Amino acid sequence: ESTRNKLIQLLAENKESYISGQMLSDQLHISRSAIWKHMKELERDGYEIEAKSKRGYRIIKSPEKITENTILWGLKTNWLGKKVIHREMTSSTQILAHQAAKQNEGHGTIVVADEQTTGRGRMSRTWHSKKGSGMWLSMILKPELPPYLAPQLTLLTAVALADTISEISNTKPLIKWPNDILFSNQKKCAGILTELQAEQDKIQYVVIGIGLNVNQELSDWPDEIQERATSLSIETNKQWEIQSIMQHFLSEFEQTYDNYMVKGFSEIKKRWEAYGFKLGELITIQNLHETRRAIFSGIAEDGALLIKNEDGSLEKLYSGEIDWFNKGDR
Ligand code: BTX
Repeated sequence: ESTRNKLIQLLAENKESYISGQMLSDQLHISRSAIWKHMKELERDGYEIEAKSKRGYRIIKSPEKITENTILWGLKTNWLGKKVIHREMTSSTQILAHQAAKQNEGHGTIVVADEQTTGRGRMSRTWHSKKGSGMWLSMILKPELPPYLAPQLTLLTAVALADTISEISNTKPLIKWPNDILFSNQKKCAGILTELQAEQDKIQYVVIGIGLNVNQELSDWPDEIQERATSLSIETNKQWEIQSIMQHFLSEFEQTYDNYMVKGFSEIKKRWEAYGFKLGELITIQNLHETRRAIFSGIAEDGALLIKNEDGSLEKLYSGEIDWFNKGDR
């Protein structure tokens, strides 16, 4: 397997030119006939490979179908996604990722599925994950952070995802605190689910799940979801290649994460606030006893939502008692 991965990487780095059988054989420490056998297998996986005598090999086309190899091919990260667990169908990539992490799968391993039968959101809600229509991805991370800082990872992920969406599709995504990406039409195109395994003062691992709607049409969802959901395809009127979006996201996430580990949260906070849905506006806060309005004025160092009350006092909110769409007014 790992020879295959290295081979694909060598070919990917040399996309524009040929790489000789001798060179591959030297780098991978296998015979030239073994190289040839690997090439035949890649072709069975859907790669188109050109072999020219005296010049060598070159990948012309990668398969459209997602496989562990096609994700690795062209991936420009240093540590994230270097190990890929891919399934055509699974219950939830979160469940698989937790199992893998418990079996000691390392920092940076990712789990990807074409289809999830019981994709999950927060508080055991359902995440619709139709086959081949979106990026259903879970990342195993082992950050050296105290558990109370884990919410920052959700905000960091949202920033990397919003950057990815705006860079590739030229749209203007917004982040709805704490974990959704939507557009100005208030329709949701992505959700993030951070699940933590921790001891008192130490994170053992986190699994960050990302569901990004890519190529769905509205009719792919049940009625109640249609009112609230959208996909990149619906927003831009074109089909998108899920693999390349994933590769872009993984690079963006890795850079953002590495930078955060060195420099801390303040840069993330700035980037987040540039995307913040309803930032600076009045929002409605509900709890058991009352409904009131306050200005959403930013996010705090610990990932909490900062509001400014009518009397000018600042307050932190931690959970979802916010009525973002002012349903109470309608
Ligand atoms: P959430 O709890 O904030 O959002 C879930 C809610 O969003 C649902 O109750 C439903 O109303 C709505 N919804 C369900 N499916 C979709 C969809 N495809 N598009 C838009 N809205 C929808 C958000 O949770 C976190 C979701 C994480 C999903 C990823 S996918 C990879 C990984 N594996 C897994 O099982 N979950 C994560």
